[in-house]
Amino acid sequence: LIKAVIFDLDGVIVDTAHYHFLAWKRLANELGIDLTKEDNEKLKGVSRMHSLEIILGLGDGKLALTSYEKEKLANKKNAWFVDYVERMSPDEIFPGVKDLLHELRERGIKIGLASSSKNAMTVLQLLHIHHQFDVVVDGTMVVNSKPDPEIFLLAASKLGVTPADCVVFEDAEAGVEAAVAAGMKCVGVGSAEQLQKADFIIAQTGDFKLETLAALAN
Ligand code: B16
Ligand code: MG
Repeated sequence: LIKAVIFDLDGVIVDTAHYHFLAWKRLANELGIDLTKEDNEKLKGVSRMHSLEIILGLGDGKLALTSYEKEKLANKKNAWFVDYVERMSPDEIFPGVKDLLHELRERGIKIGLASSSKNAMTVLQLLHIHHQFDVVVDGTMVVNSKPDPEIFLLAASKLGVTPADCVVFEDAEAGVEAAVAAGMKCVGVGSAEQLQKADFIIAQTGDFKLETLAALAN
């Protein structure tokens, strides 16, 4: 029986993934590195420093940066990201998400949020939906980022449920891998081609029908 649903944030609740892309692209271009939408898929769900390493790996390898310089670059990207995000409003929540949260609550299903982002709480507050989650776990609370299962396992333990009774909603390859590694069922939000390891695929979070939860439990 499914007792909890754990949501990713960026790309599942709201399109902050686009703002991450804009900020990373700006930084990459400043470094003389091209960042395509396709490359960007690899950054989804991945921590800030790991994302920077992936971007640097796309360059010609001639940039030899110290960890202090990397830290400064990551901070710069984050300042741009926060700048975009601060202009967001609750109407940017993906269609159908609020209804889905209400329906889950009505059925007595616990609701968690597990985002690799250190800005997750800020984003939830800006969207006025932080109070809809029983538990929020973010990038400040874990050591290993997705695809490591740590974040989902921590969310389940805080929710007081076993991993097998959880369904995760994820839009990132790394996130789907993390959910599967945690022993949870995973609903992939996006394309089946990109999220092959998911148990069920929907194009948008709002497309999810509650009846599917029972099917996922089996
Ligand atoms: P920050 P999610 C992830 O959030 C994003 O998908 C990923 O692109 C980003 O690098 C990561 O958060 C870290 O974010 O720099 O704000 O700490 O998809 O797990 O909600
Ligand atoms: Mg995501």
